Amino acid sequence: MNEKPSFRSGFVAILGAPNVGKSTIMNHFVGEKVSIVSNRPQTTRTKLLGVATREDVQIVFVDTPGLHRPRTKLGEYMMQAARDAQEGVDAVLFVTDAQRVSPPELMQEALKMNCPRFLAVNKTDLVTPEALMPQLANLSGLGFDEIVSVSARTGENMDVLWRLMAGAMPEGQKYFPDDMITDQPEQFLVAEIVREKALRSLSEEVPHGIGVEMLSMKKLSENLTEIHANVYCEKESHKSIIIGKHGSMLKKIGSEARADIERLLGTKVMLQLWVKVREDWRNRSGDLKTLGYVREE
Ligand SMILES: Nc1nc2c(ncn2[C@@H]2O[C@H](COP(=O)(O)OP(=O)(O)OP(=O)(O)O)[C@@H](O)[C@H]2O)c(=O)[nH]1
Ligand SMILES: [Mg+2]
Repeated sequence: MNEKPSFRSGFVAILGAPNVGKSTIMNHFVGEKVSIVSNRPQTTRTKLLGVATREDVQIVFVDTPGLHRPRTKLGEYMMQAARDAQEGVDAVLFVTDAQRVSPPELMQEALKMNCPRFLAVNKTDLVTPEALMPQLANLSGLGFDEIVSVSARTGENMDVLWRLMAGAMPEGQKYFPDDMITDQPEQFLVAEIVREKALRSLSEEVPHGIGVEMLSMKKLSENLTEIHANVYCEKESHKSIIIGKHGSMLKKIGSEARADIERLLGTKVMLQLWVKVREDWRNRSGDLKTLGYVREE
């Protein structure tokens, strides 16, 4: 009698400081960009799922906002999202940056969890092995079940990390069908793409105050989608920066976003962006709700 090979499935929460590469790691495993990535801290603002399905295992990653001390209502929402993500998962992956390892206190966020606990020391492409070795030795006594040094950028050792996590998943059925890679609706992904392009193009203090509100998304024909969205910022001076000289910055953000959205939707896209000043929106419950930063019950 042939036994059917067992299938494993489970949830893995990804936790860590801002900007360490949590979303990049999740996207690598999912094989698509489901979570936006930028070199600005606090890029991810909500908890979101990325589903990676292989022949013998399905891992559902829960990407989270970077752990930080909140200074706005949005920040409080973000930290709540990171806490909510810890509920009911089968394993936790704490991510740290090989160039600047997080303090042990922050790692407690993962170590206190009652499940297999993995530590990924990411961005090894930016450090020498000589610098990495002593770091790894220091981390070995902290209580993680496995420590893996990886580079989400080059892919180095990512297969090792995958195998360790896959082995820790319980036997079970798929939670999601093979072609489903995230729990987020298209509208959210589109808004996030616009925000990503804005984060990547803008410097200084502007990015933190960016929010994108989808106004409408209409399929005009089989091959054309029309999208209208508001880009929020917190000051008139920020608005001028976002629009740029003769509208050049907004045009750049719009055309970069359009290219990605066209790939996502598989149609041509007409993208209209309006820049709106909403003073202190990150502390206003109404604005947070409009932008989707509300806790699901
Ligand atoms: N060189 C290098 N850069 C990386 C690597 N992984 C991620 N990055 C870069 O690090 C920056 C932050 O990556 P994210 O994935 O947005 O980091 P995050 O931890 O999700 O950040 P938050 O959402 O802000 O908490 C981006 O510019 C990435 O391209 C890596 O392995 N090597
Ligand atoms: Mg992120």
